[in-house]
Amino acid sequence: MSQELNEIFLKDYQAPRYLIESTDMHFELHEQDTLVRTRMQVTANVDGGAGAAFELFGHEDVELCRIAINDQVLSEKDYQRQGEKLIVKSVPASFLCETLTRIQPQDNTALEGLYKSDGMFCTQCEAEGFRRITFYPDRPDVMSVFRTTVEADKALYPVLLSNGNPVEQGESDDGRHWITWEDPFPKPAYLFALVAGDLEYIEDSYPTMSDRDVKLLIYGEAKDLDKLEYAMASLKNAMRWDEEVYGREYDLDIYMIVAVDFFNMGAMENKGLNIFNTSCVLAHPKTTTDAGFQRVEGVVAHEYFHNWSGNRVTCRDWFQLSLKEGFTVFRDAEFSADMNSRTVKRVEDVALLRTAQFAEDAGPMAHPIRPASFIEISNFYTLTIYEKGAEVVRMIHTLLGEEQFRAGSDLYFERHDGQAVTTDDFVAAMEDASGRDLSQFRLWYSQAGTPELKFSDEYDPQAHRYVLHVQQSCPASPGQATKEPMHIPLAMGLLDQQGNDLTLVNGETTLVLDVTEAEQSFTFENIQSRPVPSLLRGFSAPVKSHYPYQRDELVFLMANDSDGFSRWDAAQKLAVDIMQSLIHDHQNGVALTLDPRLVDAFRAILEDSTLDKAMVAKVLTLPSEAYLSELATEIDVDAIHHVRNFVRKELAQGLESILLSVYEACELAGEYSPDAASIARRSLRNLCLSYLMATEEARYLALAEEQYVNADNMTDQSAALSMVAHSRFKQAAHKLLERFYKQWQDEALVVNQWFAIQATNPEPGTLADVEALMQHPAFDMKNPNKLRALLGGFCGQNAINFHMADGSGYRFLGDRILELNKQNPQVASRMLTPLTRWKKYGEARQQQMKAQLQRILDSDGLSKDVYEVVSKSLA
Ligand code: B3K
Ligand code: ZN
Repeated sequence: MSQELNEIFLKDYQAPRYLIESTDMHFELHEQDTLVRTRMQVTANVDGGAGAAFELFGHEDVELCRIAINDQVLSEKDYQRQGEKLIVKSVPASFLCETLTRIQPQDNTALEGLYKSDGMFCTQCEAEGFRRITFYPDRPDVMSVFRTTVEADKALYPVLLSNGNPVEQGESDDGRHWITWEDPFPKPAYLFALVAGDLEYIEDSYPTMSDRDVKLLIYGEAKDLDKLEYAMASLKNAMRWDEEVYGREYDLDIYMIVAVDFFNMGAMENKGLNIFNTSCVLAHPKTTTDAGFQRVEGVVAHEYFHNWSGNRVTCRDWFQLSLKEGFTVFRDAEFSADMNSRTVKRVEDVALLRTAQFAEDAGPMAHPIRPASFIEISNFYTLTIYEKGAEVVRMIHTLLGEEQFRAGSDLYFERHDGQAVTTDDFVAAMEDASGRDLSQFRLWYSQAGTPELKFSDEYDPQAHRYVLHVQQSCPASPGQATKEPMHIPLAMGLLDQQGNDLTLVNGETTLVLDVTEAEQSFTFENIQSRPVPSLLRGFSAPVKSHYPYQRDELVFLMANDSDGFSRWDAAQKLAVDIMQSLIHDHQNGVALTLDPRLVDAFRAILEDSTLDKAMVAKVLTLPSEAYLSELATEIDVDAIHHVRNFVRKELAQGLESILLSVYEACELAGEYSPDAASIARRSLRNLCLSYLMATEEARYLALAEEQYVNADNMTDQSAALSMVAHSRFKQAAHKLLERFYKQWQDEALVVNQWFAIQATNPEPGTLADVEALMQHPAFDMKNPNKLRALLGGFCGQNAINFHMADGSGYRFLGDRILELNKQNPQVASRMLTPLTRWKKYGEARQQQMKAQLQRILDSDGLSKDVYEVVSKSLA
């Protein structure tokens, strides 16, 4: 395959030869052919641009009708086409380049560039979608001011939006109208946006720290107008938070968000005109779960924060993606922690990281947070770039402390405002502001794989001395056989026998140790008796840590650790240890018995009414099948599923009465509110109900049905539905699913939940259900949200069914990928993930998974996206 030749390397980076001072665009939107006129004022870059060829990028689907330099129309001999590149060989040092292109947005199913979502025009340009609109030096280090005129039929598209401020408008006799927008801030093409449609909006305003009034507008379809308020409130909270915590103020006079149904990702931070997947902006108690509300709050904030970390200071090239994404995820996580419960947010983020990012880091697509090469950049919007990237920024925060970190971010924003920079520039600003040497720390940017810390310790009762030994290592990853020791901030404390924190240094009970060598020892004097160490408090580094804890010590930490995150972590470790031995027993035909310490520890947590209910729910949630799979050397799908169900049932039977009383005690009166305390009660209540359902007793089916009927909010309604739908009470499941669909058939996002609940049913026969649902009138193969709900749910979150021994789950996914490959390469490649992990399964499954990958690789017309993932998975 010649596609291999298309690999792009960071080491080959060259500064742009030409810069674009201004870009003036005119869009003539039509139902068939859309015409785009682009006028670029171009000048040679100081570093030797003059005399060099002028390079633009355009996708093969874009028809180039005309290209002119300083009013001279070029003929085909004046330029060269090489793949997506268009090279004009000879240009003056400063010139006007004009192009006219013709595109068909209505046929664009890749949802990149300009496309139609439910009848409205919208764009998605990051990373390289702009080249599906016009020919342009589409690279993030080419920044230009944009002036954009959008012209369309007035009746069909009354609302016409682009980046910046509206400056002119008009209409013509033929029913068409136009608006011109001007964005004064230079930006790369990936931040360009356009929307045209029949949209309604809600409006508000925000007074900034320097007392400028910013107009806030959130647009959606008329039917969704009642679901926009929460996003608006979240936006204002985010604007205030960024002023207070980072001193960052919004810069334009207007901030717009548009909700669209067809969207490949969650949302996009286009300058002044964010475009959002409806799933990340619409929220209403009746149709949105608590998790949905929190997602809206987090994503609205994330995109807003990009205005500084991403837009004002952007990436030099796409290898630097984590510069904006890691930093912005860190910022939005801290925002959510401040708005809600800090510990709960941390637990959720760490659970995701340890389950999915660690798996990615151990798989064939493993890459450093600053990759050294890629074939298709869309494949690198990963958990590694985002979540591990955020952990790396968090570690800098831990090493520098709040004040110096803020000094570092101030310096970064001041120094690089208006520039396209690298992760090195970010680290350098942190170093310069703090005086701290982060040279070894930089390895986090270039080394892939999850480091492991192995601890041992010794206590000398005579000398009252405690020594903690730590060894660090990092497994090989593609292209990196050996790794250097990293700089790992290790937050830790020591507990005495009574469970109190020991004071370690300067009155501190938590220390951050600098683990920098392959083997290192830390000595603690004046320790009166053997302590129990609490390691990696707050998950101070994205690593795996191994300390030979006894189960009793984990129970002790669960009850006593002063760090809330570590209490949860101790519970996870205890449950993992118990489940791993049970898996072993199950594989060896030994009858299963549950260690009573787990039941007792869980009872103690349930009985303690002083604890935060959300944390109780987290502590009592068993490690997921996905996490147990990540931890396993070889994944035994059936044993993991069987054992987890066994433990759930045992716990439910052992704790039945207290589960029931906590369930009852957590009932909420009054109107729904998505505040942290109410969310906590609902999460604990639903957790209790799910345990009770695990007893398989009919009286709890009745209780779940009662909850379903009485629920005044989607959290309680969908939780009850999913418990019933995933139970062995087939008739009840069927009835409730029908009832739910009838009630919500007009709410696309709720119907997606309905698809997802069915796709994740662990009961046998789900594949046939999923195949039938693909024919359901509400399903649409072109809509990524529906694909994620049904295919993503089945292949990614239903291991016991996806990995059926006959390989039917794999064949099903292979078929779908081949269908999706042309239609929407980004989504196709993302859906492939479960197949890429074949090395972790037993021989029979390995063969079947590989056969599907091979079948995909052998097929014609593979997109770069799918090709890269499949070829690297088989390498
Ligand atoms: N920056 C966008 C990601 C767009 C990815 C397109 N393939 C969303 C975000 O991280 O905010
Ligand atoms: Zn982002």
